[in-house]
Amino acid sequence: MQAIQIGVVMGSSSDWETMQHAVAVLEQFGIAHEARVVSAHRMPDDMFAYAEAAASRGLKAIIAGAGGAAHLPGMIAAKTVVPVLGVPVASRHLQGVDSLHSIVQMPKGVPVATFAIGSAGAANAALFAVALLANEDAALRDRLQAFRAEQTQAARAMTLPPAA
Ligand code: RP5
Repeated sequence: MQAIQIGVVMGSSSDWETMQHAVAVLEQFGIAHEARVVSAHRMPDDMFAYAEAAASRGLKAIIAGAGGAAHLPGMIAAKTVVPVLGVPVASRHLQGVDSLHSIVQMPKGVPVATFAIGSAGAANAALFAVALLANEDAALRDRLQAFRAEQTQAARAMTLPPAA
């Protein structure tokens, strides 16, 4: 079995609706991954243990999604030098602007690469992780190029309805 390369963590099972879009991309590209709930405020010891073990387990990046006061990506980044890709999950009351600000506004010194709010951000975080892995994997780079070419073809084939 291939060693896990990308970890996908989220603050709650309620984040899965968003974060499943990251996992779908990793599966599409055949990347060995894991997905689990690691809540920053409800499981802080587990969060630290996960982050502390990430490098020795061989993880190449961690995709971390959370909503509201979204501490998870930043706190994981504080405990590992494995790159952390943060996904702001849309929150009930502030539609994810709180999540975005919590994740993107990391003070200098401990970066979290921050993506768009919601499913597009989750998918793009995974595509970014694929791009990182593709630096060392020519076959994966070819698959990423093919994916982009398919998108180009689909956009070129788009037609518009007649004006009303
Ligand atoms: C955060 O609180 C999670 O990341 C989630 O987005 C939000 C709400 O969690 P639940 O109350 O749905 O478990 O920790």
